[in-house]
Amino acid sequence: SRLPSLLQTMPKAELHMHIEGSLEPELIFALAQRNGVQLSYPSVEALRAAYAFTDLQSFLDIYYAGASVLLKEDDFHDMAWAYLQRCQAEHVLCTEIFFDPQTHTDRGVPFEVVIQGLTRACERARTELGVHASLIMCFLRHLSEESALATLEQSLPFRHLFIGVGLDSSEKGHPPEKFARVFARCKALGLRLVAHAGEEGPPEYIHNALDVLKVERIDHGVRCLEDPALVQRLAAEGMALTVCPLSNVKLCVFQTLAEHNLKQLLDAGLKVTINSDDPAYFGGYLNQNFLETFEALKLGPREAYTLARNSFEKSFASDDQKAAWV
Ligand code: ES4
Ligand code: ZN
Repeated sequence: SRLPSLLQTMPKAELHMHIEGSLEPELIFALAQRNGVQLSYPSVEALRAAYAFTDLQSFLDIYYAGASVLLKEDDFHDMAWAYLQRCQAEHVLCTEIFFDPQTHTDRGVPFEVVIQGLTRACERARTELGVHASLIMCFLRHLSEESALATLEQSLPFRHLFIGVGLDSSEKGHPPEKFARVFARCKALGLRLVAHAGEEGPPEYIHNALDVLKVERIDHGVRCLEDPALVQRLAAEGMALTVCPLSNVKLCVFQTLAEHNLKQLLDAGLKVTINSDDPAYFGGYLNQNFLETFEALKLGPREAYTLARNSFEKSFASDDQKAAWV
């Protein structure tokens, strides 16, 4: 069949990936060595064997431990550069990359080190790879509003280096409303707004991400199908859902890929995109997500075209830039 090669070679955009989730075990060990950081796993194999998650929190515990090897500007550059080379190989022309400054500043790594290292990789990607990469700063929702506001304050000297803000980490018990004032300030600063909602949390969190935070895309959003009025609303507004199929299976949101609701979301007229979320932890980069999802859900070229077109349409790139892609 020609479908796998269509999926691999078609131009596409990635709108939902966490750069710290692209750290492969081999790179974690190499950076630990380089920085003299002691890991609590004896080998690459032992670390990889720990990637058996039962829910979002069991993943986040390991994900934050892995990020502890990132100390210097070059570490952030090298991590992002490895991912961006992968984008070029997979025909990902545009990627809007999440980063979690609080994961690093809370360990004493200066904000500037994080953003300068990532920015250097993004600039190289544009010139050397032809990949258009932008940064979206995420607030960790398990931390306080005060911590998010302090992070926003720290980011202001670098405002020109990121296009928007997001909200990630432990969803349940940390509803969007907790960050209403933070997002209002970000909107006033002209930042683009997204938030994780309806991954593990209820449909109400999706409603409130829209009504209270005023987000322009919902990250995940798969639980919207529990609320028909919400589905109606998302369809009417042309709201993007950045869905991450392999992530959802690894974190037990769906038991198997065949049970994933991506086809129902598409059939409901929603602007769905496929994304890798944390590719080093969830079993593959963007094309692996396309290949496995299309196989499990019996999707075809029509859906491939729709998903790729949605990814460019819902990116935050300029209309001129989009015109060059679609
Ligand atoms: C994440 Cl899958 C997921 N959900 C929420 N926050 C995250 N941070 C990194 N991956
Ligand atoms: Zn995510």
